[in-house]
Amino acid sequence: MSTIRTQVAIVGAGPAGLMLSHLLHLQGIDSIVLEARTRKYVQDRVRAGVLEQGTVDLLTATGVGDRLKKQGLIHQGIEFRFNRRRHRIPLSELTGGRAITIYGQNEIVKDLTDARLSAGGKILFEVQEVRLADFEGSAPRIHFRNDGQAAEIACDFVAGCDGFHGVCRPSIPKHAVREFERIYPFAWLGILAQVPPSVDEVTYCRSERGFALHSMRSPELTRLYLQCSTTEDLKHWPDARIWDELYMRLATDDGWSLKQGPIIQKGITEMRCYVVEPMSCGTLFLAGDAAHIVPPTGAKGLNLAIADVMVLGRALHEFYSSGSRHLLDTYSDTCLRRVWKVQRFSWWMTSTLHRFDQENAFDWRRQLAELDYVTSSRAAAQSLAENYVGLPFD
Ligand code: RFL
Ligand code: PHB
Repeated sequence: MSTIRTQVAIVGAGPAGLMLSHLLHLQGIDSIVLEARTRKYVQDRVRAGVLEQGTVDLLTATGVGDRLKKQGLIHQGIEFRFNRRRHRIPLSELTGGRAITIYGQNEIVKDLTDARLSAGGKILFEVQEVRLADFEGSAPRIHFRNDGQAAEIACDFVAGCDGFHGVCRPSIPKHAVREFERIYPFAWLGILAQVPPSVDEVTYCRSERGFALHSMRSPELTRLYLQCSTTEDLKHWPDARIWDELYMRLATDDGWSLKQGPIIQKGITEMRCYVVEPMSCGTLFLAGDAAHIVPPTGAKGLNLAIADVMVLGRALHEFYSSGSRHLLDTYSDTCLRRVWKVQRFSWWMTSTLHRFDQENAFDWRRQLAELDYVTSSRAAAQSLAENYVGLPFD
């Protein structure tokens, strides 16, 4: 069996794992990334699309922002629709010039993978049977299979960046962590369509038929979502039914129309909130979806993952440059302060915009009052805008 030695072993080549490896490389710290899937699978996975200002600034400052700068769509506002009317939230005006950028998560994954590989970074794709050992002590190991052969990594630290269904979090003994969870009684049906967007800015819509979201990826590609049931079967959603339903939910009284085009991808996303505390155990540090999940309504998952690894990268740099463990010891607390504020915001967006089966007429009116307030009070809109463009990175 071959043993590879590195300083930081990173499990998962999603945005969290790749960005951490990139940040460590810039600080002269060696890492190896282990990924269960193929490079193509990871790069083609359609997911997040809204980047906070802090995420854009970090990608740019660390030299992986060239394509983002050329292809990213900067948006200075978002739209809320309810009662068949449109309301704009002028994000930049309310936040001293901050904005969001539309750029697919898969493009970030491509940019980071290219940056790591061209700098000689090691990413092992399609590894199997990843198993963590001895991470409660100071000499952790990772056992895995690569090309069918048993292999082992000996390292100083393990970064668990392997998403919600990965192996790192479940490796921590149950008694060492506390879990917090809420699963919503609905899901999202998401599509990617080859048609120019029918809106200028990301549009969130509450309607009597349920929530709908109109987003985009480029001037030619539209991303749309519909609230649906958790047991939905895509077989029952032919393209025509999806377009009809989207139109009925998004329709306004001012003659707005929805452009239709070929649907090139369809998927169902569950709506879950989850946090594990603490986000570390011994020499294992969890980051991104491995440690927390937010429902996509606030567009925060990817941004939280990037915020975590920025904190972890800084802590590891402090350790290797001075021997101090202070920032490693406070890693979990530092991240959790942001995580819980983002959970709060995502919960607010989700509970204000969706239709709940058991809701009564009171809840329905209260939701409308929330939306009326946030689109008519500058103070309320400013609070929403501050959270949407992203709280400052610590
Ligand atoms: P990822 O991206 O899931 O990456 C984890 C990686 O680990 C690999 N892996 C393993 N590797 C080795 N061994 C194992 N045993 C492994 N088990 C798993 C996986 O193959 C994978 O490559 O987690 P990461 O890096 O923490 O990134 C998190 C983000 O992907 C996620 O939070 C966002 O996509 C959430 N999200 C959104 N976030 C935003 O900030 N803005 C958005 O607009 C937004 N929209 C969304 C979203 C997520 C969505 N879905 C499908 C869940 C829209 C949707 C529809
Ligand atoms: C997306 O463009 O995929 C998107 C936009 C806003 C969200 C979630 C997803 O809240």
